[in-house]
Amino acid sequence: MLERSELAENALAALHDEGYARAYDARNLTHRGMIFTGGRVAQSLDGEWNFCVDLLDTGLRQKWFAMQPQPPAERSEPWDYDPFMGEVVPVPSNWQMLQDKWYFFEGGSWYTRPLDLEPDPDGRLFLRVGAASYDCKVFLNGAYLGNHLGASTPFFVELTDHVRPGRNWLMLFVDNRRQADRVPMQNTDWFNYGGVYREVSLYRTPQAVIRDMVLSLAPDCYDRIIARVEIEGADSARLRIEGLTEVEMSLTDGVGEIEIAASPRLWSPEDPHLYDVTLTAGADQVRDRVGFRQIQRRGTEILLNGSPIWLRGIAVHEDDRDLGKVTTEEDLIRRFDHARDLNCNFMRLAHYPHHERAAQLADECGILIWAEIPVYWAIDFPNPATRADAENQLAELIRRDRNRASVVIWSIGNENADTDARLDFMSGLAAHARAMDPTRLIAAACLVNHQTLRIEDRLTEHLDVIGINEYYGWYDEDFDDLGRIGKNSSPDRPVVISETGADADISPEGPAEGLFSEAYQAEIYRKQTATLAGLDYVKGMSPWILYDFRTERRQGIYQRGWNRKGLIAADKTTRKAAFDILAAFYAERAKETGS
Ligand code: GCB
Repeated sequence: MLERSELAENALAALHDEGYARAYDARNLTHRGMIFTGGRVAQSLDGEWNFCVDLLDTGLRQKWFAMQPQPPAERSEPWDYDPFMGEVVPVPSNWQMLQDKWYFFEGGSWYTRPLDLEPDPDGRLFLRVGAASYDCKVFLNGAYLGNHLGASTPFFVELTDHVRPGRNWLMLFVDNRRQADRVPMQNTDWFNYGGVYREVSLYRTPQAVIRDMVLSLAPDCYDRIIARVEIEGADSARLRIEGLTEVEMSLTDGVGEIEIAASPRLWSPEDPHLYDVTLTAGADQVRDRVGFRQIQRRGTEILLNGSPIWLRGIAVHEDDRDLGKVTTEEDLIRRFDHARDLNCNFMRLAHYPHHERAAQLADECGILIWAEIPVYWAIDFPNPATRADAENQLAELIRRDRNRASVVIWSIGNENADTDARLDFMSGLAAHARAMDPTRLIAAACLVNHQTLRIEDRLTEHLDVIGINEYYGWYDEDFDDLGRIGKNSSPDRPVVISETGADADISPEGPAEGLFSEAYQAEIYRKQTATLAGLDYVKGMSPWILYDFRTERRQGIYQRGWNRKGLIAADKTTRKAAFDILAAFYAERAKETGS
C-alpha cells in the first residue's frame, strides 16, 4: 500500500509522466520460464475475475496494482477503480463478446482475483496463462512480476517467492493495442480480440521440476527413439513408454538425452497410435501421449513414414460467432468432424498458434497439422525487438506442441514481401525452428511474382515446403494465369497451396449470382481443383477456409464485418455448395494418390 506522501507524489506523476509504462515492459516471461505440464494436476483459476477497461492506462499511471482492499466507507481518497469490488467477467473470454460497448475496444484492461494459498515450504508454485492478447503484465500483491508479448502462446510465472499464506491478490493488465513493432503488426484479416481467452491455472511442483520432455524417432530410422529432458535440480530421471521400454536417464547440468533401441508402432492418419509416456524425477512426474512417425521431404515429395503423401487439407481460424477466440472441446470436435466429412487428412491452423487441445485431438483422430506463428503481412523486420518477439512465439509454440505426431509442419509466416530485411528475419526463424526441432518440415505461405507469373520468392530456399496463397478467380481475375504460373514454375521442393477460395454470402442478403454468390464460390472450387490436380509438384492444399470468420476490415454489403470464404457459414452448421465439391475432389485424390 502506498504511504500518504507517496500517494501525493504518485497522483502528480500519474497526470504528467508519459514514461509511466517503461517500468512494466521487462519482456521477461518467455519460453525460458516454461515447465512441462502434461499429466500435472492444475488448480484452475478460471471463473469470475474483477474487470475494468482502461483506455488511458490510468491503472499503470496511478499504480492500481498497489491498492489494498479497503471498505469504501473507510477510504481517505477517491478511487478511480476498485480492483476488489464491482464488475466481473468470466475467464477465459474475449471482452468484445461480453458487452456491445466493448466490441471495438482496443487498449488495456485489468483482471483481478484473490488467491487463497496454504503455505508450502517444500514446494514451488507456477502460474500458467494459456493465452492473453497481446501484452500481459502480471502483478501479485502489488509487485510487478513481468510481462509477456504475443497473443496466442502460453506463459508461466513462478510465484513461489512472492506468495504469502492466506489471501493474495493477482492482477493482470492485458493490452491488445495494435502496434508497429508487434507480431502481427497493425493490419490483419482477422478480428483483434482482446483479453484472457484461454485457461489460467496454478501448478504446484516439488523443488526439482521437469521443465521439458521431448520424444521422437531418431532421424531417418524406425528402430530408435530419442528422448531429451530438462529437469531443474535433478541428476537422473526414469522414462517409461508404456508397452515399449523403461529406461534410467542421467542428466548433466539439468539436461539428459538418450537414444533408445525400440521399434514403435507408427503413427499415421490411418492408425493414429499413441503411447502413454511417464517421466519421473525425484518427487516430480509428468505424462504425455506420444505418437512416433517420420515426416520428410525428398525432391518434390512429402513422405510420411517413407511413403509419399498428398495433403488434403482445409484452413481454419480460431473464431466463434458467440465466443470469439475462446475454444471449446465441442468446437474442436465439430471442426475435426467437418474435416473428416471433407475427406481431409490435413489442416492448417491459421494464422497463429491455436489452443493446444487442437493438436492433441488431431493426434487422436489422425489429422496432419500445419501450425504457424503470426508473422503476417507487414512486420517491422529490421527491428531486433520484433524479431525477439517472433522468435519467442515460435519457441513457445514448438515447446508446447513438439510431442504431437500430428504436427508435421511449422510455418514461419504468411504473405510477406520479399525484402532483404524479411529474408534475414525469416531465414533466421527457419534456422531457429530447425535447431529446436529437426523432426518436422518448415514452411511459409509465400507469394507468386505476378509480373513474371512464376513462383519466385528468395525465402523458398530456406523452406522444406513452399506454401502458396493464390486467389485466381477472386482477387486475381484472370483465372488462366494460374495455369501459366503452373507451367512457368519448376520448384525443386513440394508446393502446398496454403490458400485459395472465394467469398459466398448465403444469408438472405446474399446475391444469387456473380461475386459473393454461392454459385460463384462453387465454380472457383471446381476450376481450382481441376487446375491444381494437374501440377505434379503440388503436394497438397488447404483452401481458405472452413468457417466464415469475423474481421474488422471487411465491411462490404455482403461481408458486414465477416470474411465469407468459409465452406460453412458462421453458424458452423450450414454448408455451402463448394463444401461438397471439395469433398468429392478429395475422395478422388485419396484414390488416385493412395494416401
Ligand atoms: C490471404 C490471407 C488471409 C486472408 C485471405 C482473404 O491471403 O492470408 O489471412 O483472410 O487472404 O480472404 O483475403
